[in-house]
Amino acid sequence: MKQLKETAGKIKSMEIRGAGRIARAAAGELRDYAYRIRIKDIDEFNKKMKAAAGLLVSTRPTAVSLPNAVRAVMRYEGESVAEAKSSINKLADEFISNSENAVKRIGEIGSRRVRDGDTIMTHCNSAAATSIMAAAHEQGKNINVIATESRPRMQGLITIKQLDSLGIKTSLIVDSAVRYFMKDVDIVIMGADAITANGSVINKIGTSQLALAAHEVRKNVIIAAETYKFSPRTILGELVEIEERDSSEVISKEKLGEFSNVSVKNPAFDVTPREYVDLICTEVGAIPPEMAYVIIRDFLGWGIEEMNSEGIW
Ligand code: RUB
Repeated sequence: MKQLKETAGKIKSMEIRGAGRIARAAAGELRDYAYRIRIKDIDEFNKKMKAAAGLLVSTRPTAVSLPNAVRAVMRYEGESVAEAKSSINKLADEFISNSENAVKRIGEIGSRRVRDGDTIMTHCNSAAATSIMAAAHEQGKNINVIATESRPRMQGLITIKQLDSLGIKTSLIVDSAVRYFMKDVDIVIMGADAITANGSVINKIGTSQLALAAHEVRKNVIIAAETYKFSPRTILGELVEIEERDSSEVISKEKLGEFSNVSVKNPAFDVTPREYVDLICTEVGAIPPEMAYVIIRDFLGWGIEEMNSEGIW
């Protein structure tokens, strides 16, 4: 329980962050937790697994990769605890390796859209998006990246560090300079925390601002997202919840306390309408956002009837 709570805490505090990493960490934790349960009764075991799944899913509400990963593992079968454990082990390992391969494949597919000499603008830190840049660079294309700071958590600093270590030339800009620099950009590449059935993209706050500025000057926006970032529940009309984080990420409690009429709003994500997205690059191919439903239906393997049930696992 201690380690389970620790992993949940790390996801919540963003020590483990980024939709793909969160998903892999949750799958891995469910597998390890299952092996730590010392119960012989299968019903009791299943109850404990369900509680653990619920705890992990509750840590961050927006990244759909998290419930999708948890569900992939919670599909386990077994009449006995030993069988259940081995099924969980297999499903979790499968999810993790598929996820890692997906990021690599997205790099290969997405890099075909990057031309030699391109300037790419990116936002926040997305493993799927940087995989495209890394692949293009590896192919010998000379690229320049403009990376936003991505306040308040400054994930842009992670991006510039990663790109720098690969030898990719990168400029760091403040978030409000996005429109100013858009004229110099050839292509915008970003990640996603969730993609809805109608092709809207939910990603780090400010993503829609980049997409809007790109749209204004007819620059292409590519979203790099594994198939498990697509949200099955949006088929039922559900909206993706936008996480609102603590005010202390924006201004210290002490400073805020000096004011009587000031509050802080700190949404972590925003929604980019599909009209501003040219292509979603997944591991099964680059698709127009209008095809999001097909990905949910054909690649996630969710039946509509399963989604109608109370829980998702
Ligand atoms: C991270 C973020 C990333 C997506 C995709 O937000 O918005 O663009 O999660 O990342 P946070 P990846 O830092 O709040 O988790 O491609 O790595 O899954």
